[in-house]
Amino acid sequence: MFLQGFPKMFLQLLYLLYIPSVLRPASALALSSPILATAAAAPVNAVPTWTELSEALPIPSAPTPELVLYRDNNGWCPFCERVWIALEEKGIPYTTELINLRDKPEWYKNMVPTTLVPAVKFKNDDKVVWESMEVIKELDERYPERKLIDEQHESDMKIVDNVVSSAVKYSFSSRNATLTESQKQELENAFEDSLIALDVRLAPEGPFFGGAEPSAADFAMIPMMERNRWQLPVTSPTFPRLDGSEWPALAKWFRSFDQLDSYSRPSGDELSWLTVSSVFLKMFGGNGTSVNPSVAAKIVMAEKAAEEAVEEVRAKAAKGWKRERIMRFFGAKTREEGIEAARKIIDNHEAVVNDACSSTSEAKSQVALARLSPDSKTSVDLALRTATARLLNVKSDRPRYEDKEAARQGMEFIARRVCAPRDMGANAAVEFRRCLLKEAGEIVKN
Ligand SMILES: N[C@@H](CCC(=O)N[C@@H](CS)C(=O)NCC(=O)O)C(=O)O
Repeated sequence: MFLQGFPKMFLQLLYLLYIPSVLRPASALALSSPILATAAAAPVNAVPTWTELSEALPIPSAPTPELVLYRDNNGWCPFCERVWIALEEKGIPYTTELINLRDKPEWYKNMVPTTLVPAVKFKNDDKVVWESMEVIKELDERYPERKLIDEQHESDMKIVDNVVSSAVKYSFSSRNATLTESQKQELENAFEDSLIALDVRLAPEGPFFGGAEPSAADFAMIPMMERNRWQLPVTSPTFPRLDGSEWPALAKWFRSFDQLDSYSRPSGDELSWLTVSSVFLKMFGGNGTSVNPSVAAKIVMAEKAAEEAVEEVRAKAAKGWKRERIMRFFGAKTREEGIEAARKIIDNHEAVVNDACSSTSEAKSQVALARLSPDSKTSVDLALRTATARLLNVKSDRPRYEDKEAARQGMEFIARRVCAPRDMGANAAVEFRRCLLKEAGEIVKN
């Protein structure tokens, strides 16, 4: 008997070690036990309502904001991302105001002389600071407990500026029809040289410029490198991957950022940057009415790569049942990324469903994605609640759909629409897509 029981206990212990969040205190989520979760959030034979899902969310801590961060509404600005990560790293409470760069409000243009984002405004003295690195400097002066600018900052920034500027020149060269092949090769060599110098600098201390903890130089470089990490394989497919074996210290740097709490919300993920890549190529890759043929080929590649990324998530979703069951078995706390995604969807569910079911109005972006008819709203809403319950580890019955195919298509559509960091952080977006595609798969099976 004992011998039979022992391997199971051993496996349970292994699972515990495998899921670090199990070991964290479960207090953040009221519905931490599976029994409670079933009783409080999901009436028998029902999918939780939005109100019930919202009650399953932990109450967010709301410290008094000390400044306002002004950043672009699309989440595309790399300079904004620098400041955003710095604020998260220093743990400074802030609110965000989004600025539409295509139609900047007059008050913003009057407040910031350059009219560029990012900028911050401190609440205690109304001081406004702009220019990303100036903002980080000011943050260090006002909040010196976790300094981001260290003694090596100046020399590290030379390496960063070199990498960032040669990356920009190289990635633009692939769609600049006026450059000769040898000019393009020179730009490629310059970028490669900058990466070699970077790898040498990161290797001895690492994983960051700042050693074990990231510094301002790391935050200055990650936004551009994050975009290049996901977009270069499509726009310059022959170039070695930035997170691959060619630059081992850089690969480790990326992996360390992937684990960094302060980076979780401001970062974008592979699928989002691939989608943005084709949007950008369409916007800037031609004369306004048509794109040139080499750019058109890259758009096809970006879209194909994005679909491949969707399929990867689908494969993970198919396997994900194990972890969910194990988490429920142990009454484990819902992971942070699930909570982040669920909070966003619960707050915006109507807009998300309306966007998916908007075939009767003209699409403003991602026009190639087919929208459903407004008649499908009930089914899409039900599927979205089911996916959100899964995000929160709240038990739900199998839904009874009016229109199964509409529900499935709705989940597929939303998985392609969610964009990090515009809507949520990279980890949250990955987890949200996994739950959406999981539900799409369940609809086909049941
Ligand atoms: N050197 C500035 C650059 C900021 C910048 O170029 N921001 C862009 C967005 S990525 C912007 O505000 N563009 C609006 C415009 O050009 O009007 C910094 O580091 O903050």
